[in-house]
Amino acid sequence: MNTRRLGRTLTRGLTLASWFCMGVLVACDQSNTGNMTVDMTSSPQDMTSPQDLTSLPDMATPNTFNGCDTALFQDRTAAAAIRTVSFGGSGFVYSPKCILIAAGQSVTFSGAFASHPLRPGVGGNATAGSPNNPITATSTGTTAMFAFPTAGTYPYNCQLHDGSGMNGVVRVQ
Ligand SMILES: [Cu+2]
Repeated sequence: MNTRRLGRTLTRGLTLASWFCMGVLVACDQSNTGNMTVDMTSSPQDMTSPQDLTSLPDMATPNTFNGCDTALFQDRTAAAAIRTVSFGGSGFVYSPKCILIAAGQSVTFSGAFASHPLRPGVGGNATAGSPNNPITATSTGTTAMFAFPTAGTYPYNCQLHDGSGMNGVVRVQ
């Protein structure tokens, strides 16, 4: 009697325990999966958003206009360097497209402005980049020289072929 009772109690206990364990397993799995998913998405987001925040000043220091990434700039800051941007040869390109100069230096654009009207900024936004872009719209003649007294990033583009990538930046340090 006592043994049967004990056995029944044990059986009931084991059954309850197994149900409980299954419940715990499912609950654990679900909560793990849930936690994993939340952690995976939230922590990379947390990681990327501070990175985005730190890269924002770089974006605000506009050095990526017209495809001119920092690495693309040709350093023409040396006193003896040639600071001429040529265009109208073969292809819709300025050469060099991205030029780095020092404050106080000048850049000469050389080519047929009637065929490639020069304008400041990026396509559709003449004031993009640093304020007071010294490059002024030019649609006649074959040379135009602009002095850059202030450090900044000054984009420019061809009014007719900007869509073909005929654009660039004068960066002044
Ligand atoms: Cu052009």
